[in-house]
Amino acid sequence: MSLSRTLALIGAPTDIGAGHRGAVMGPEALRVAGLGEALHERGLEVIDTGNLAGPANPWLPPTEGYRHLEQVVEWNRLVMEAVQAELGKGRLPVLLGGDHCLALGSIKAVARHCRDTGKKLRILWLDAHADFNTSDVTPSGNVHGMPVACLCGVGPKSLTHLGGDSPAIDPGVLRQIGIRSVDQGEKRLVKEYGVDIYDMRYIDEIGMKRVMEEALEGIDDQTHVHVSFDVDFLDPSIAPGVGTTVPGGPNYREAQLVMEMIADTGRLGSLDIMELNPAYDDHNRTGKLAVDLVESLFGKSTLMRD
Ligand code: EXY
Ligand code: MN
Ligand code: MN
Ligand code: MN
Repeated sequence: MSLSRTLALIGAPTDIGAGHRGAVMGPEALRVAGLGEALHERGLEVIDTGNLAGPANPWLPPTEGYRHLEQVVEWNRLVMEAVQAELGKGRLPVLLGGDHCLALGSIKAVARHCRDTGKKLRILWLDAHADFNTSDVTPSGNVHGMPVACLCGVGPKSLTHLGGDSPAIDPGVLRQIGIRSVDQGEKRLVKEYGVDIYDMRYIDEIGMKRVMEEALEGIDDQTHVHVSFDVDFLDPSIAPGVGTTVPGGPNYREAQLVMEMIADTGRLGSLDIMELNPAYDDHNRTGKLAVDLVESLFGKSTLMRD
């Protein structure tokens, strides 16, 4: 059975889990860059469900290792319910972030969908960061540095048990690609939980093609592939519009290859596009690049292969 080709765009305009202001403008910047139109031109039906309306960002310092935990939980609940509703209608949800803490709600919904439909889940986490911090080891208290830990059951109960599941995912379903910034305590945790990390050194050594072959290994027609695309995955020289740039990321061709190889599996079932921050961008250059890459993720290819 092929996965749904009706896409539902879900805007989540907030920077509630971030340390820099501006990801709140991400969903609109993706729309302005023509995301809906570009996907429609690919022959996909695209329904823009508009924006979720969660609590405002109070911009407070961390309390007990978390900034804005209460508001983070509320935003994630809204995202989880919206993603769940779209999956229930047979649509492919595309979450427009917003900061990356919201991937928790998105993936909680996807994991439940996989359980209910007997699908195998594979999560491709494209990011400069491992996002596996906890309140004990976080250098910032920003929850966008913690969603993967929470998904694996490490974090506050209000997040790890969001929707009643505990924990949502087995770390074995994760493949993290492009990683080049992992905090000291976070390193210990990703090792302990056995997260499969394809960091930049490994990509340099064996090349992106082989990395993707390894990351996609085992995907079959019973697999639901979820892509969580943190735009800071990309090298800042091509993608300046994020709050947490880290030098030494994938270049344009490498990023295209990642998207094309995922598209080739034919198993993409849900997507997050996160951390786009127009306040740091140059005439929406990063927004346009994200749209370009997402087109490839949905099968846009060169003339030779179309
Ligand atoms: N590891 C750092 C922290 O936890 O504060 C930075 C996290 C940035 C997270 C970005 C969005 O992926
Ligand atoms: Mn991230
Ligand atoms: Mn990141
Ligand atoms: Mn599905």
